[in-house]
Amino acid sequence: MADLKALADAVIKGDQNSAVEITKAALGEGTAAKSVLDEGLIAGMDIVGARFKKNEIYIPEVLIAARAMKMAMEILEPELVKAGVEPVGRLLIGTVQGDLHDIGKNLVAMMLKGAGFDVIDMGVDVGPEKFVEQAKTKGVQLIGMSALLTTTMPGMEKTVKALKDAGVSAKVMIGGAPVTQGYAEKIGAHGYAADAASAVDLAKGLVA
Ligand code: B1M
Repeated sequence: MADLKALADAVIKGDQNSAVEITKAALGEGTAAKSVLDEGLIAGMDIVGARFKKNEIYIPEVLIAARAMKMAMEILEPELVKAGVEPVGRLLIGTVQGDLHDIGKNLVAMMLKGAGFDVIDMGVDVGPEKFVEQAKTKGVQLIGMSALLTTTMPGMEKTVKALKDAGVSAKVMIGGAPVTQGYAEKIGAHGYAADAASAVDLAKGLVA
């Protein structure tokens, strides 16, 4: 039986090789990709976040843990996608200007792919002009923005305004640890999701 606690520990220690090996072994044994994600990778990263907050570990350790998680997610992604259904919509996603956090955004992108969305991932540090340009050229129905810093959240408001000014009709959904439903309403976004699973439900609702 796959040891998902050992996978969480590998993420916490930033042990890339073990994270990848345990992920492969768990999938090989038939463990559901969603369990590997929730009980292994996310469980480990949650502990990293808590320790970082208490100053028990510092940025280099967090970065190493994030790399281990990313490497394991590369193995997991095709399996999450495989569990998906027919394409249900086309979505552009990115982390807003000035913000380099991408683990949550990647998870959301992955889950949306798994739910059958055609996802165009613009990466991190994406400014309003870039969102507008890509939305116009790619003809998307949905635009997803992620922010992990209170200082970069205003980039969401600027982007919503820029999209409106440019006449882009795609709906906008936002998320990230400091973001709230109230903030989404305040800036005129069409929806907010607290986690990757809710983001899938929200996206499906917005394209329905
Ligand atoms: Co940063 N960091 N970080 N960091 N970092 C936080 C966010 C912080 C809360 C840590 C803390 O102080 N406790 C704090 C922000 C404080 C604030 O503004 N409120 C912080 C800080 C301060 C910083 C720096 C400024 C530190 C410094 O340099 N002094 C710096 C900023 C760099 C920058 O962006 N310009 C920085 C740097 C980094 C690293 C590079 C070291 C690394 C990022 C690596 C990477 O992403 N490639 C990092 C990390 C890893 C974290 C923590 C520990 C973990 C974030 C994470 O990946 N969580 C984080 C502390 C924490 O959150 N506990 C912290 C796991 C991830 C699965 O969750 O991203 O919330 P999350 O995504 C969730 C939901 O939010 C939601 O679904 C996801 C999955 O369930 N969601 C969406 C996210 N996007 C969505 C979009 C949607 C819908 C839902 O629709 C489109």
